[in-house]
Amino acid sequence: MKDYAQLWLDYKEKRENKDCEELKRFTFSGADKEDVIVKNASAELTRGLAAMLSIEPVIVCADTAVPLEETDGEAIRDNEEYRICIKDGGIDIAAKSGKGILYGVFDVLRTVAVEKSVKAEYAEEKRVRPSEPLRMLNHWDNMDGSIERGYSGESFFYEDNEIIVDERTKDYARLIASTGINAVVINNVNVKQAASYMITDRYFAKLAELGEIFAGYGIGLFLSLNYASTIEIGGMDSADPLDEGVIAWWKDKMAEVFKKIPTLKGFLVKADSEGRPGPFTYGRTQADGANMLADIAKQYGAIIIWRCFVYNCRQDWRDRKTDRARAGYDNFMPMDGDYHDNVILQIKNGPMDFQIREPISPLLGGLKKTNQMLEVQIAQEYTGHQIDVCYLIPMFKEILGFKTYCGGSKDSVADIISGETFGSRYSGIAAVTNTGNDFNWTGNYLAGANLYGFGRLAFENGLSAEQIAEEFVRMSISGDKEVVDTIMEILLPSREIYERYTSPLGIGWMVTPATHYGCSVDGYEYDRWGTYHRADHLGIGVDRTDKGTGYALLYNEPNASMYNSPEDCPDELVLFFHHLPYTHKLHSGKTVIQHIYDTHFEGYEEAKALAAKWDTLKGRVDEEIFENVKERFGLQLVNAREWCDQVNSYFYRKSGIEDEKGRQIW
Ligand code: GCV
Repeated sequence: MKDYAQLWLDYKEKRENKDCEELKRFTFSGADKEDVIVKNASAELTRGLAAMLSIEPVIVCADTAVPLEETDGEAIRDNEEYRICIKDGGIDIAAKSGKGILYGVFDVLRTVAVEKSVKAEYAEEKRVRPSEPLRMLNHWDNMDGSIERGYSGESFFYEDNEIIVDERTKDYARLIASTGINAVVINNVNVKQAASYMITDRYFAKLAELGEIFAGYGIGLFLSLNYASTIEIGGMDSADPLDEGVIAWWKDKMAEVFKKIPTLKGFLVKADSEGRPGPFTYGRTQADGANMLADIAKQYGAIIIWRCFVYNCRQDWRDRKTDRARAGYDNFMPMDGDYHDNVILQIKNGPMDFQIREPISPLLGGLKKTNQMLEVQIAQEYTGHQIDVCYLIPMFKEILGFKTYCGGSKDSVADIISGETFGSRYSGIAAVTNTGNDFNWTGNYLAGANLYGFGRLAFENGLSAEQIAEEFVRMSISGDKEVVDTIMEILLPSREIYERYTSPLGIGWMVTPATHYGCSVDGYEYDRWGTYHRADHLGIGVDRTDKGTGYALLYNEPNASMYNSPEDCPDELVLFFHHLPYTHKLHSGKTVIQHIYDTHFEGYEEAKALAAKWDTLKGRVDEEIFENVKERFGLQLVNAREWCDQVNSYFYRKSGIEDEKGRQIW
């Protein structure tokens, strides 16, 4: 018995498909049986079918093909596409590479695990092509074993500045590959201390080992890079991207790194952000920095992923001209077209920082000549620390579906990051991950739905939040219909409930500074991070219209006009874009202040109802899972009560306006 959960690869015994003859014979068409990914796929199929149905399949590899060289996103997607059909009394999985075969195998195992009929599922050929070429997890793990914004124990990659490679590493690769993840960055974007030395002899051997394990599951290894490595580990006095000496140092360094870690696919860089070094120090642009590294990495077929989270984090609260929301756009838009073709800009979904509700970053739909990658966060930094239940897939569906009006019919965020809108060379989606070495990987067992769901959604954008939740529950908790329904009733509304008892109408923040858990309405108001609500006795919200910071106008029309007008702006974002009196009437017919009171009281009651639903599952789900989630619900209710009381009291005392319903406000 392992001391950690197998989550959706639990492979419990199943009844459906017991007599399915087709599951006894598989053909992998296009597979090279010597390919390690194909070997892993065979082993997984054998293991899963034995455990779930006591079937020992015969697996034959046929029509060996040579995978395409993955020189762009289209080639990656061609290699990863798979087709499954029933043929000659067996199951045929066809693909252009071992990766496609592996994804096909996981498709079959999922069908069995959720107890759908295999015969019906594959009666007609099923063809699946990944929506995004790069589907990546970003770990914010530090080499001392801590995890920045980690809520599920310590890192399973590092301990005391050493890299751990063990059985759990392999199980992790299996788990994430099964959802469709094909890339992983294993260290924090804030690259400090020992992590700066990842690109030195000290860590090459372990990294090579780790890279091999991931490669065996079709997962590309990436490292976060310290932009100032020339100074920190090179002993130089500059990191100027145009300096000949700096360029020469990187040439030697990359030659060494790619030789020692042959599976390495590239680097992620956080530069000029929150105290991290970058090209601005030398009067250079972000493009100068990214291109310098990319030009050198190119000969190794590698990619530079460059984050757009660049803003002035030392803003004076009296300064009403500077707007953190504008910063990404202002810093990166002017150089659209200048970034070289193995650079990808990684853009957070919103212009601020992973709040429970934000508009979409205007860079998505703004940039037209640049490779782009969307960054979301499944680590619940601002969304409940994996204590509060907050199923994020409905939010990600909204993000992907957002119509940017960047021209043409394929103008949603999903279209852009699939590479189709602008024919980008590379594109994709990354999530700051929520894993750690807790027994269940994600702290709250139900937060596993976000890990599972992110991968599934990245692979198949068309899946609904409901489908994904149902798969997660059936595979990882129970197939019992009532249990499945109950847990889905908990997961699906959980994001909106969390939003209701925390910060209202898109204003965000109001969290405890530094930790980002729990309420502190004014915690960030007079601080330097550019995250204001601007509440006074008359009103609340940030004026980001043409009369304010002008941020609303960064969108393409008609989004710009919609956001610029308090009448047309959707309620859920109205305080993000407008400073409004408490008496302003929303589309819902309520005033802003009444909305604040109502949603907070309701949100708390709804959280209580979720906890009560979970209680009905005692004895019907695994005891360890039951107790884990129950304990978290206990804490969630304390949190929700505090948010409700603090927000309502604060705005009651600021505005002096009574609650229409006369409820208890302190
Ligand atoms: C890794 C926020 C978080 C930081 C994080 C940063 C980022 O500011 O609070 O912990 O740093 O975002 O995305 O780089």
